[in-house]
Amino acid sequence: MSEGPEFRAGFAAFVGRPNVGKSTLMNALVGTKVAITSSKPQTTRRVIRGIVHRPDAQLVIVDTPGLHRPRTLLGERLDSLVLATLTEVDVLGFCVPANEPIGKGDRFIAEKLAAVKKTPVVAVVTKCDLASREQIAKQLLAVSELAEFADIVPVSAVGDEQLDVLADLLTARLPESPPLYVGGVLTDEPEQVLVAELIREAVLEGVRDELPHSIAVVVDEMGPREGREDLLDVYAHMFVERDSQKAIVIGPKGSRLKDVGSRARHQIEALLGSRVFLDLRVSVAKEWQRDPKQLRRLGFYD
Ligand SMILES: Nc1nc2c(ncn2[C@@H]2O[C@H](COP(=O)(O)OP(=O)(O)OP(=O)(O)O)[C@@H](O)[C@H]2O)c(=O)[nH]1
Ligand SMILES: [Mg+2]
Repeated sequence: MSEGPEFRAGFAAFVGRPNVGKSTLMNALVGTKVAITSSKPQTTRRVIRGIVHRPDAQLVIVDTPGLHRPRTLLGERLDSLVLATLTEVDVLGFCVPANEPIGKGDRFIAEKLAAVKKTPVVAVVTKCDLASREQIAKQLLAVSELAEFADIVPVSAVGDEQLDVLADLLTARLPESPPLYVGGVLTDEPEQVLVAELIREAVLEGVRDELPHSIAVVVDEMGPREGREDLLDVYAHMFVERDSQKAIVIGPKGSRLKDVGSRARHQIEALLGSRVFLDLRVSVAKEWQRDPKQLRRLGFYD
């Protein structure tokens, strides 16, 4: 006698060039902001897990840093982090935006994914709200010519289009398994890391050129203030690579830093449901993206 459908649980990694919408897509599927996003390439710097709870399955989305030709030691570390993730998941989601021509970078990644023989690859055409029907149709065709995919699906995270279809396709590729995380848990990221990321997201808004890449944020300490259970103290450091960058992020009379602090504080309060006092300082860590010792200190290991 059949016992009805089994529960499925497992991991689906989103992989693609920087800025194609991987983190936004994970957040939309999970239904909350697990990973920060920005209009600047190379926003994600770690492998981040977000959990989708369904009656029939637990789908753990693994968001990865955008794969790119590295120009710094940090870039090299991030790429090898992504490549190591490829063999550790049940299904891969290869993300390509609907509104940009397919390039060398996409081809390189498609080849890398195809080489992981045992893992099915679902091609995901992202940002479909930014493309016409005709453009989407063309892109689906172009993607299908890149490699053999298990499925190809057009989606829009911002327009909430076809997200259920994508979740179904990924879930179908998971093994039968009991849940891997307890109900309701949306990520296994430590709170301190989520807070540091929200601060970095606030800093990224409004800076440009090379500056976004030069910014790192570390929470040194956080906890409820003594005798004030309703107030959380957060002590954080923002690192930049040069004195000139420090002047930019601080702004005239500290105006920019103040603005960033206030935006980050609101986000942290929304996340933790508590009032927050944020002490945010700026330090220079010279050329940290190229320095193994400083990378280790900032949490990027080899
Ligand atoms: N219009 C539209 N914009 C999107 C969509 N998905 C992502 N974006 C935007 O694209 C930009 C990049 O999104 P991210 O989710 O940070 O991209 P990513 O692939 O995670 O980038 P990296 O972490 O740098 O690799 C942001 O400005 C997003 O708001 C979408 O479905 N529609
Ligand atoms: Mg990202």
